[in-house]
Amino acid sequence: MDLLEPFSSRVDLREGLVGTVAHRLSRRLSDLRGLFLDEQARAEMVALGDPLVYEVFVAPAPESEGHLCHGVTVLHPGRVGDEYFMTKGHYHQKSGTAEVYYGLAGTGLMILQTRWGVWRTVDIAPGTVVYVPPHWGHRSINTGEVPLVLLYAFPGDAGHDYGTIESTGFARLVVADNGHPSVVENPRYAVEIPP
Ligand code: S6P
Ligand code: ZN
Repeated sequence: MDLLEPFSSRVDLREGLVGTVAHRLSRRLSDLRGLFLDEQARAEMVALGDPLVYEVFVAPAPESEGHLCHGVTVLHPGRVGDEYFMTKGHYHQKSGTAEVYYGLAGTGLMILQTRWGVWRTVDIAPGTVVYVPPHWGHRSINTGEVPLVLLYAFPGDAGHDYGTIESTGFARLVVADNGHPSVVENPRYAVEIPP
């Protein structure tokens, strides 16, 4: 039996996760080609300075069965055209695995979607716990003016499927309408055909 030493990390609302952190993943707008509806606006923003959209601070829990991967996502405020900054979004590779998010700072939405086009949105703010049940793809969206900081935890053997969302998108986009978030149809959404 492999006995892992207990460890702890500390959440810092500016710095993300500090202390025991395995790695830090940064996504700039140049890493998010094709994600936003207004590709021209995205390309212009990349040319004008390529803003940091989000960072993920990962605690050193093994990515294997029995463990709980966890960490902190810091999603910065901003928009590409009318569309708020958001994460790429994914399904778990092992589809029957869930995830829990806990809102630490900022305000936003999570959009969740099944492979056959059922979608839901859930508001997230400090103190909100979001349960992402098995089989739901998920994406976080910052609709506020400050970083949206989220703690997450999911089974170590879940893995990530980014390809499905890259090809289908989510059924809905979250855009600013007179300064307020509005959930609108995604004209590029392509529903998967059930097997
Ligand atoms: C992993 C978990 C989060 C996301 C992070 C960035 O299962 O859902 O750590 O990785 O919020 O989102 P994405 O879609 O780029 O991985
Ligand atoms: Zn996930």
